[in-house]
Amino acid sequence: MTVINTVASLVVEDGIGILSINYPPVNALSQSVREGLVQGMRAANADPAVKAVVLICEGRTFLAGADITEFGKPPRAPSLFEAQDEIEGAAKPVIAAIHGTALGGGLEVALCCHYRVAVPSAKCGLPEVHLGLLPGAGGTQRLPRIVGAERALEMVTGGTHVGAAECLAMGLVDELVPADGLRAGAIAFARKVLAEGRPLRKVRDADDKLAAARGKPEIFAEFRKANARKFRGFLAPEYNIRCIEAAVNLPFEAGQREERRLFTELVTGAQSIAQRYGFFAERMAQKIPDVPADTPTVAVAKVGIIGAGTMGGGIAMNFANAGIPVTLVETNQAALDRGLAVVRRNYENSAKRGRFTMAEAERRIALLTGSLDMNSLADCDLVIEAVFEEMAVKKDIFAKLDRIVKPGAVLASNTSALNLNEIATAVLRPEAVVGMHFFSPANVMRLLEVVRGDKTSKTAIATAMQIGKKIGKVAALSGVCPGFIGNRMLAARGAQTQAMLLEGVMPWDIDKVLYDFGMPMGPFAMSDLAGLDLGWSRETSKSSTIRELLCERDRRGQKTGAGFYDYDEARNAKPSEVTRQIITDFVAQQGRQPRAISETEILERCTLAMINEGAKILDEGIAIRASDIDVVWVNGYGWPVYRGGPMHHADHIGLAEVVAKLKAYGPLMGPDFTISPLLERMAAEGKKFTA
Ligand code: 3H9
Repeated sequence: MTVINTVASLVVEDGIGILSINYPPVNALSQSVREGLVQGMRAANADPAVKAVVLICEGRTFLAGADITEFGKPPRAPSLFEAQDEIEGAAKPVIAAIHGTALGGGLEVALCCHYRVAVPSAKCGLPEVHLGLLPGAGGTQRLPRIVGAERALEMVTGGTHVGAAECLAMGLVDELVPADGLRAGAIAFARKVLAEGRPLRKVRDADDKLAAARGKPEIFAEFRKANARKFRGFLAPEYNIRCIEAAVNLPFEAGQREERRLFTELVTGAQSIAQRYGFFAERMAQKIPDVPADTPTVAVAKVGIIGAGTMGGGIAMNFANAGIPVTLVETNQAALDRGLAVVRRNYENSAKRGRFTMAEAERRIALLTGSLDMNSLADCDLVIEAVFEEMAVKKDIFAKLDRIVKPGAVLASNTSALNLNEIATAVLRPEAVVGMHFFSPANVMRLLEVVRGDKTSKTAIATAMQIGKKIGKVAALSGVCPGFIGNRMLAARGAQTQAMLLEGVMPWDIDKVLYDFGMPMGPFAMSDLAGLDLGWSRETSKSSTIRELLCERDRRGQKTGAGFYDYDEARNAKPSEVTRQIITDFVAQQGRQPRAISETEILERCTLAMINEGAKILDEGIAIRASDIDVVWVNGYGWPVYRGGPMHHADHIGLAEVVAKLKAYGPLMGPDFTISPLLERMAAEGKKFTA
């Protein structure tokens, strides 16, 4: 064996050179890996005993992409292009042996190999778009030469990981090898290439797939149109599209120059900086300083959920999707039947849309069992309570669970705002009680707020975090306070939007500003969707708020066809004259003078109030770190990922500027408003929330 450098080695076995990379955890293409590839390929090329080369990785995956931590730093030789040139220009066939994930720069390296083999579990993809980037090492030029422009457009703008079988069908992979035989399979394939005298196939020279798209600009126009909503606000999808257009219309070198130019623009731009920050923020959120990675966890083989409403049903689907059986408990048969029927319909709709087969839908549904008896939860490893937000009801349920569920199980509440410590007083094992706050729709939204009570054990926290990852959620830890991280900041924003209504701004004006900022919908459209009558009753309503006035007129949101907005049959919202009048009258009645408020003021009061509340949350230790707050807002509330999150946004503005503006707006922000001392201190010291 020849040691090439600290991460690469070359072994020659009967004419086949095996160039192996070992750079845990994911074989990212950092300087040492690039160096290993360049030197390893040179050594293999120079060795007459080597007739063909297999490029393989050790550990859990093939090269998973460029080293994201290197972006924004001065480049270190050799470049990825040098490594690619050594491979593509080799005088001997080079075969990529893929397992795990060949992503981004990793797939771009594999695309420079003359052939690719993979194990059935392997996945390939160009996920750069999720980092606000495009594949900058020839990926946008080589991929469409194999899979065609249309499929390439989907892959680069969707950033999806494509399974090996599909890669084989598309020609991205030449052969599948047995799961436990990657190395042997790749060597056998290399021998076949030699024996059959197959050519040194260079993807860059292929043209037939591109020719099919040439002179058809409508392919791109239609793709842009079909995805306009999805891509709204993002730069990277459009830049990726332009690169595929360049691949179709320009010679390879010119296309690659265009790719380089656009990549450079993105990598230095604010959006990609925010999205790369988000990537690491999500992973950082998993790490809890006093709950080390080796903390014992409860193996969750069976889950119980109390409440088969929208929330409970959605939560149950997450577990069934991950193959974990769930028992759903309700108080009466009708509610249980309704809940299970909704879940069934959701699965069937997904199957109809082609997300999985009907058989798969049935397999998932079969993992759900309904019950009217809490005793059926006795052998669950994790029970999640998802009933309505009333402390007495929750405490009663927990007291019962305490008597029923086996020792060692984790008892979770899906409460979105109630005091978890008080819930925990209902049981004799408060250490087992943890918050697992899912977001609606729970089978779709990625965020899981894990709430740590005063007595919650490290095992309960570690279990909640770990199972969260297993069911595909992004988990972030919060301490106990009203609303936890997310809803507490939402309330701070809500105070401003309500205050602005009373200053005479219309709901749709506020919604528009936040929508244009990149939120999926404004707060008033969101209220209409959720229902204005949540927590409202006709008996106690006193016409004392705009919401009460709307509810009293039966304007209770989308479900009644009217709320802040008017809705047509297709639930399209339209600003409402009735609402305008209600607000105008109410403002006059309060003896207030309506005033015109600029879009800048609307945006700043909303976002700065959130930042200020975030700083308080940080100061009180409710959030461990500022980036966790951003993880919550991006994944649970639709804060645009290309703006990083409220705390990242604060750094982007500059904390001194944030404080100055908050002081200027101060008198308008309400009698309860105070500036966070931490925010003021950090601003004075010239600090940032996020590193
Ligand atoms: C690119 O390639 C640009 C090129 O086109 C052009 C260049 C010119 N770099 O996610 P995990 C770390 S852009 C550095 O928990 P999993 C990660 O931070 C790149 N570090 O594991 C974590 O560290 P820690 C295109 C990376 O098994 C640890 O590895 N590629 C990178 O759940 C484990 O990560 C991508 O976008 C990286 N590229 O998932 C792929 N990747 O332990 C990004 C990971 O300290 N990566 N780390 O917290 C992924 O999608 C997932 O990590 C992967 C594994 C699926 C590979």
